[in-house]
Amino acid sequence: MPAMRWVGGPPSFLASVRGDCKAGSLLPCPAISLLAFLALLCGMAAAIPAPRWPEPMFGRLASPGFPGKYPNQQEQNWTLAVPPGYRLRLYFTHFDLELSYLCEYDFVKLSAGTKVMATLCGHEGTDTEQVPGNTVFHSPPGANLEVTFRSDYSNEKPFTGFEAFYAAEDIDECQVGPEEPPACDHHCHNYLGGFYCSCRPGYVLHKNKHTCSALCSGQVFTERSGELSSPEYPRPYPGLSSCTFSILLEEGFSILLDFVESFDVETHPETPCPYDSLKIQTGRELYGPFCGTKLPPRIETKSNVVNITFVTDQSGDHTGWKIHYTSTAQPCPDPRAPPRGRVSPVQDRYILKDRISVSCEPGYELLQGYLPLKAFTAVCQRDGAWDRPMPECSLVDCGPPEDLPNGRVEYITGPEVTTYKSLIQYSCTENFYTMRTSNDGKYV
Ligand SMILES: [Ca+2]
Ligand SMILES: [Ca+2]
Ligand SMILES: [Ca+2]
Repeated sequence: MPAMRWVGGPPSFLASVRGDCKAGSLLPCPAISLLAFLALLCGMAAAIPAPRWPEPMFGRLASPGFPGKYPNQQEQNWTLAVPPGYRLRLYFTHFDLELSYLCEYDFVKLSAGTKVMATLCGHEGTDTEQVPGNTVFHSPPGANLEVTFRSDYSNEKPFTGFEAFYAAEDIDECQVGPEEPPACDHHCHNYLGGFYCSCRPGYVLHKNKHTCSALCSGQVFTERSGELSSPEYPRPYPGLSSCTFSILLEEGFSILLDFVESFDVETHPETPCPYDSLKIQTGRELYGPFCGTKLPPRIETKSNVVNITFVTDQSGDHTGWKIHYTSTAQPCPDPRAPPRGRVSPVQDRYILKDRISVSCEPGYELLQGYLPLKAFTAVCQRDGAWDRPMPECSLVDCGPPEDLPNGRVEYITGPEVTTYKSLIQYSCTENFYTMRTSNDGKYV
């Protein structure tokens, strides 16, 4: 007997195969993976290049003496290892072991860690014993495949043992069962030895390499009303995202928030919103956190600035929220049009920033005090007052008509009456003309 020998099967190729060191060895038996061993041989151990195209990994296992009969009192172990991202497939081309109840005597056992995948014996399957048949065995991802062959002290007749082949194959991480979570939030790309994820526009891949976080911070709203919602609403919102929204209106406005349609944010029965939460902050107050499935009530913020933050954790499947916001302010008094005048636009109420204009009927002109105006616009201010007093509509007056050389003026409508639609008459020595005022203060 040599001082040291490997009890494992014939050397495999690049999948690392490790045999058990037989008791009584004189030298230590380090578990050197064949890959590292080959690298050492090539003098490359100090500078193994970064990822290399994986080489084929396959090999053969067989019982001692195969295809002859196997001896009694054997125990052999093989540890088949593959690099991350690969798994082993193993299948048997020959199988003939002594049959015993629950394979107590002779067996081939396949296991991964502490999990026994199969215990095989006999030549044909029975109710209580299993033979490999055409089954293809796979190592679980990330685990070595341990193969053990054992024979007890006797055989009633010769058995020829087993022969099996194995090969490493890429795990397609993008293919997951219907019950399992997908490997990637958005797009999954498989390659030999690994996979990677990518995200749709508007998202960025989280550093965990599979969650797509929404790019949803810094959204600013400056209109007096509008809508904001969780990303993708009403579809489920993304994980590991932190969204911020600001509604910024001018001082004097007060923002009203109404939750509309549906509300569904991951919740917890005891702790307030530990997973995903929606918070609303004004200069003075903090509202929330909000979560659960009940629409929160209207929030009258009494503030012209509102900041909303929505933070999500990694898991869950919830549709999120939608807010319709409006704004209000102290109303201005109802603008009463002056006689012969008209206010537009007509509204039920007028608040901060609302504008009105006043126009007059034909023949009337806008007057503020004694000053004629081309147009009039007033704006409602934050203290609830209009910025200008209401103008009047005053009858257009053409004023005294010009003197006519060699003629005279006769007032038809009345003495000295020169307002809109009044008539005067010029008369000359030989001819006369009738003139009327127009509504713009000129005679026609
Ligand atoms: Ca036996
Ligand atoms: Ca892969
Ligand atoms: Ca969540």
